[in-house]
Amino acid sequence: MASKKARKPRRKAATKAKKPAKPIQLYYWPTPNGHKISIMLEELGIPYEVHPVDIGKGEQFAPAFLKISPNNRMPAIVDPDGPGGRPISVFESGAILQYLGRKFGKFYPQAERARVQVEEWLFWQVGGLGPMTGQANHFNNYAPEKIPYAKKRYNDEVHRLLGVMNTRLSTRKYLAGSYSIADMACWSWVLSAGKHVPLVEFPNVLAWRDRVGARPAVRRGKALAAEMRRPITDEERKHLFGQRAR
Ligand SMILES: N[C@@H](CCC(=O)N[C@@H](CS)C(=O)NCC(=O)O)C(=O)O
Repeated sequence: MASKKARKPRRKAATKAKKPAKPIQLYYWPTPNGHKISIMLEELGIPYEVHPVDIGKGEQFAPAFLKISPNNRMPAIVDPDGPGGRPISVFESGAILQYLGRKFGKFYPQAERARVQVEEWLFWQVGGLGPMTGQANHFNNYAPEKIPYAKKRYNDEVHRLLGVMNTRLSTRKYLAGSYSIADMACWSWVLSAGKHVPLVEFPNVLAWRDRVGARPAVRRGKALAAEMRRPITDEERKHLFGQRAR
C-alpha cells in the first residue's frame, strides 16, 4: 500500500483555473503511466500529495489501494473535493486525465471537434502505444525465455505506431492541435519506445518529444520520485509477472 506519509503539496505556478480546497491525492510510481498524471498535475499547477505505490514490493495489491484501483495498477487519484463536494477516486490514467481536464478546464477542450481529436489520440495511447511498448519492453528485457517472434511482433508494432504518430505530427506541433492531455499521455511512452525502436527514423516525433520535454512542468512531472526507481529483482518479478485472478 502507498506510504502513509504523503509528501508535502508542491508549490505551483499561478493558474486561472479554480483551485481545489484540498490537495489531490496521487497514487503513483515513477513509470510512464505514472508520469502522465504527475505531468498533468504539474501543468495544472494545483497542490497534490504523493502516495508511492511500490509495484515491485506488491503494494498495488493492498486492500486499501484496491478499493481505489480495483485493477491493481497505478496511477490512481482521490480528489477530496469531488462532485457534490464529496471525495471521488479515479483509476485508469486516461480517465484521470479526462477528469482533471474537465474539472480544471485545461488541456482538454470543450468544443466537440477539438475534444474528439484529443480523445482519439488519448485512446490511441492507452490502447496502443502504451500496451505495445510495454509488451516490447517485456519480451526484450524481462521474459525468461528469449522468443524472437514475440520480440519482433511488438517491436514492429511500436515501429508502426511511431510511424502513425510521425505522420500526424508532420502537419501540427501537437497531436490534437494544441498541447493537451493526449500529448501528456504519449510523452513518457515515446521515451520508452525509443529504447526499442530508433527514434531517428521518426523526425517529427523526435521534434515533438523535445518540444514537449522542454516544458518545465513536464520535466518536473518526469522527475517526480525518480529516485525511487530501481532495477527489478527476482523477488519483485514474482509480484509483477505471472499474475492471475485472485
Ligand atoms: N491501463 C492502465 C495501466 C497502468 C499500469 O499498467 N500500471 C503499471 C505500472 S506502469 C502497474 O501499476 N503495474 C503493477 C502490476 O503490474 O501489478 C492505466 O493506463 O492506468
